[in-house]
Formats: sequence, structure tokens, C-alpha cells
Amino acid sequence: MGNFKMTTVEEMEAATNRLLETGAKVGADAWQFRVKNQTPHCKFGEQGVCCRICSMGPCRITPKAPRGICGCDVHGIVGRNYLKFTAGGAATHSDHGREICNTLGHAAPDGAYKVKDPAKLIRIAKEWGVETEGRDIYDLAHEMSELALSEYGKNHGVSRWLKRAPQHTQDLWHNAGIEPRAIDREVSCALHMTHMGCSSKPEALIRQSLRNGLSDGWGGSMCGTEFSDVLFGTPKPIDTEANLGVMVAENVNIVVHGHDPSLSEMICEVADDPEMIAYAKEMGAKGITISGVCCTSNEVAMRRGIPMAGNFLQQENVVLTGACEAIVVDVQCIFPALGPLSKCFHTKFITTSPIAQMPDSDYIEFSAGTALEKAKEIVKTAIENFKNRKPDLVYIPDMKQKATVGYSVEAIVKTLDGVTNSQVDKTGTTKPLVDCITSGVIRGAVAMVGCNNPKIRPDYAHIELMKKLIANDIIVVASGCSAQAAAKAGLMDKAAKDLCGAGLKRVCELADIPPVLHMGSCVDISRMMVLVSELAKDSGLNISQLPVVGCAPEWMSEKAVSIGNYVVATGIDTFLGVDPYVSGSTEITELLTSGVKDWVEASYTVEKDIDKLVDKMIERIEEKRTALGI
Ligand code: MSK
Repeated sequence: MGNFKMTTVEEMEAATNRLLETGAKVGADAWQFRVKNQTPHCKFGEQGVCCRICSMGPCRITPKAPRGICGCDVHGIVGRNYLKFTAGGAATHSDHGREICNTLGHAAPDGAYKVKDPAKLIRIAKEWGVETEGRDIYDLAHEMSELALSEYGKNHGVSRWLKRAPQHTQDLWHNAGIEPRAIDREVSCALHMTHMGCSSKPEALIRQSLRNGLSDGWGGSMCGTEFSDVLFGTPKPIDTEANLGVMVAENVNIVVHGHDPSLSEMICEVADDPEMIAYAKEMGAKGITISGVCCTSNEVAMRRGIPMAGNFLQQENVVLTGACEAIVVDVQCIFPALGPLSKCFHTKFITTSPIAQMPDSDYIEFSAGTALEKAKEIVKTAIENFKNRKPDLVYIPDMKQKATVGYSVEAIVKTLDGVTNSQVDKTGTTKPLVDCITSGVIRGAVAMVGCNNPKIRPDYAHIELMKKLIANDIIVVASGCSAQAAAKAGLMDKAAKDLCGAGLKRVCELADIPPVLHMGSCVDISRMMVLVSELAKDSGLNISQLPVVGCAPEWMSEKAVSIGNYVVATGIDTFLGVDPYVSGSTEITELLTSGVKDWVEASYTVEKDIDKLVDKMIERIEEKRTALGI
């Protein structure tokens, strides 16, 4: 064992408690207190058996009242709630993707947005059958923007991205009747099906849940990821740092939070401008530090090495440091609590999107057309707020870890080529990874994703699961707040190889990678779908045969349910640590944990005991290896 030292959950909790003491001095509220006020939770809601889709109710199913007023039974009610949950998540991711497609349409050689990865744009254009020979790259970008936007509302056909999947997977989707059509159509169809007097048959509701999930992962999210790469660059390994200690007391601290890189990229660009840095110095600071929270943080960490201040349940902590001049948000996963909380400090809570407007915020509307000008206004507002700090409230926990991030599929393929350097030719495929798995040097892979949820001790499940997986020679790819949990703990430091089993440790050393690979934000789970597709094609196996599983141990958002549905529908067994409000229906539970296997060769496992959850994943990976005879 080397000198590597992780940051423990206990240490992070101690830092949070110290910040809550600052909060108490100024009368600040925090999620830790609100959870207590909301506990115990409504049992009907927890089981998914409450129906309020019409005004005859709300109807709640009990043994004495087994049907709602319309006659719908508990399975129809739970199934409809599940489908609506999915539609909320799919709509959200897909609308994020739409914004990126729209930004692509604003790309110009002398504009705020440029095409940073022209080769990737050309590659996608060829995939879509668009003429690329002799084309001006910006003409091509604008045509691709229009085509991508039309994916959302086209009248005929299925998602263009489906062709990336192995033929076997495409056939499964076709035969199950779950190939996603236009992205928006699947959301509309879901909401139509769940309207009063439409579907109440469990099988139909779960089929549409999978289809709507697929329209996200193999539709809207894939648009978001792929065209973000075109605009802002395809991530490659880059060093950064994670946890609250990345904030710098002497500097103007701007925290970007949310999801859409169109905003955060521009803020980073402007904050780097020597004129802005000089202005910050004029205002008494030593410089400007940008750090991030949630997925927007993942986006700028992957492409620029911008440090990660924290994940979902740490968003209030950045304000509680008393050293945050502005928390700048766009969409999704933003606590409305940031409004009143920021009023207890000098912090400016800056909302920027018509999609996420909140009380007690300063609203500076941001759009692709006015990006530079608005980003300048935001950065200046933060700088001018530095003088309003209350020094006696400033406390930044001295806590951060090194992390290497930026493992896009392209980067993984390139990096792992080095592993088998002396044994095989450099291939530009996933074959070296397949070799490592087949030989047993790596037993398998787990995709760790999703949020924090106060129902689980924050970050504990993410970190403990990852530690046990890598100790068992199972490589972890991570995204979203799970990735940030890993980075904060130190699991994305290359030195964390010391925590691995002998096989994975050797791979980490040969390829010079950490054992937990940062693959990006929530929409970037689409990268994982591309990776498993390539692994399947390169190995000649079906996706469901690969010793690979997905896991969201602390998930909380509708988006996570949409993700879970497309990961399962892609053939990857998926393990959840929090129940998706379906325990009230035996039929829906049976379908999700077993029945869907007949359609897509994978299903869900829900296990709230974290130790059992990890053991079940390892067991599933070993079962798959045994079935393959490897
Ligand atoms: S940010 S959806 S809390 S992973 Fe994508 Fe984190 Fe979950 Fe939001």
C-alpha cells in the first residue's frame, strides 16, 4: 500500500457540520433540517398508490379500497405514476440536448461558440448520411443543428442514433415495439397514455416507460453529449481537484451549477480574460476561481480541468462557506433553497434560464445569441460583490483531492490501447479492454451513476460500493454526482490504484489511469451506451452477455428513472439503492425486476442494503463470466 489517503465520508460530514455552525449564526435553513420536518414520508406516495391524475380523487389504494373511483386498480395507478416519472426525466434531458443543438446553430468562426471538434462533427454527419466533402465546417454545423432539432419532432421513422447499437439490440427493440420515434413524441405519448381513461395495463405502461427512456438515452441525451463535444471539445484526460477546498478565500469565487455547458463554458471563457482578472484585483481580490456543482461541474471539469466544489447535496455548502460571490445556475437539480440561503450571506444567486426561475434570485437571462455579453454581466456582478463579503463568516474546509477526469469513449479507447501495447497492435477499438475482461485481469465493469438522496447517507453508498468493486478487480465508470462523490473521496486520483485488486491495479499502472473513470455528466450516460455497444461489437457478444452492470445507489430525480429505463432497455442489468415508488404493485414490480428481461435481456434489482447491493452486483458479473466460460 502506498501513501494514498482517501477523504472519508466522516471527514466530509465533519466539514459539513462546521459549515452548518456558520449557517446557525445567520439563521440559515439547510436540507438536513428540512428532511427532519418531512419525515416520516407519506406511505401512499412511497408505494406509488396515490392517483391524482383527475379531480375525482385523489384516490389512494388500500385493502379496503382496492380501486380508484374510475375503477383503476393499484397496478394501473403505480404503472401510470412510473411512466409519468419517466416522462419527466426524458423531457428534461432531451430539452437540455435540444438547447445544445440550438447552440450548434449559433456556432460561427468569429462568434462566441466555435466548432472545437470538427472531426467529430464530420464523423456524425457521415453517420447520418450528410454530404461532408468540401463543406465549410460551419455550414455543416448549421445543417446538422437543423437535422438534430428535427429529431425532436419528425413525423416518421425512429431515432437516428439507434444504428449505433449492435444489430441484435436493434432487433430486440423492434420486436418489443419500443424503438423510440421522435424524441418529443415519446414524452407526449407517455403523457397521453397516463391521462385519465387511457392506459392502465401494466405491460403497456412499462413498454412505454422503456421506449420513453430510450428516446432520452438514444435520442435527446445523445444529442446533448455528441454536439457538446463538437462545440466544446471531446474530453480527454485532464487533471483537476475536487471538494470544497477548491474554493480560494482570497479570490472571487464563482460557482457554476446546473447542466448546460453553453452557459458554464462561456463563464469560464470570460473569467479567464485578463481584463476581468485585472478588474477582480481592482476590487480587492487576488483573482477569480470558478468551481462547479452537479453536472455543469462535470462538463467544465472534463474539458477545462475546472475544479469540482461538490455534488448535489453539497450545493448549500458552497454558500455556507461565506466565500461564494455568486452561484450561477441554469437548469435542473438546483435547490430553490439557494434563494433564501444566499440572502443570509452576501452571495448572489443568479438564475439564467426561463426553464428554472426561482424566488430570491437575480435573473440574468442567458441565451446562445447573447452568450458573451450575458456571461460578462454575470462575471462582473460576482466581482463587484467581493467587497460585500463578511470576513467573520468565511470558512472554507481544507479538504480536496486530486482527480484525473475526461474519459470520453474516444479517450478510453485511446488510453487503453496502451495496456496491451506489447501484446497486440494498436487497434483504435475496445479490443484491449475486451482482452483484459476475457483474460480475467479485469472481472467486469460497473457504470456508477446518479444523485445523492438524504434517504442514504450522502456519498456513502457511492464510495463504499466503488471501493469494494475496485478491490475485486471490477473497473468503475462514473458520471453525474456519483462521479463527483468518487472524485471528492480521491477515487479518481491515479494513486487510488493502491485500493484495487492485483489485476485492476496492473491495468491502472500500464494505462496510467485511475480505477474510477469519469465519463461526464448525466446526459453523458449516453457515452456509456456507445461504449457497451462497441464492446459488444468488438467481442462478438450481445450487450446483455457482457460482465457489465449499472448502478444508481443514491438516485433521487425523475431523470434517473428515465436513465434506468434506457440502461435496462439497452441490455444492462441495473441496481438501485432507492425504490422508484413501485412497491405498491406486485405486477409492476415483477415486470421491472423480471418480466422486462423477456423483451430486452436485462432487468432491475432494488436493494436498499448497500452491502447486499454490491454483493449482488459482483455475483451478477461473475454469473455472466461463468455463462461465457471465462
Ligand atoms: S446532477 S440528476 S443530482 S446525478 Fe446531473 Fe446529480 Fe442526479 Fe442531478
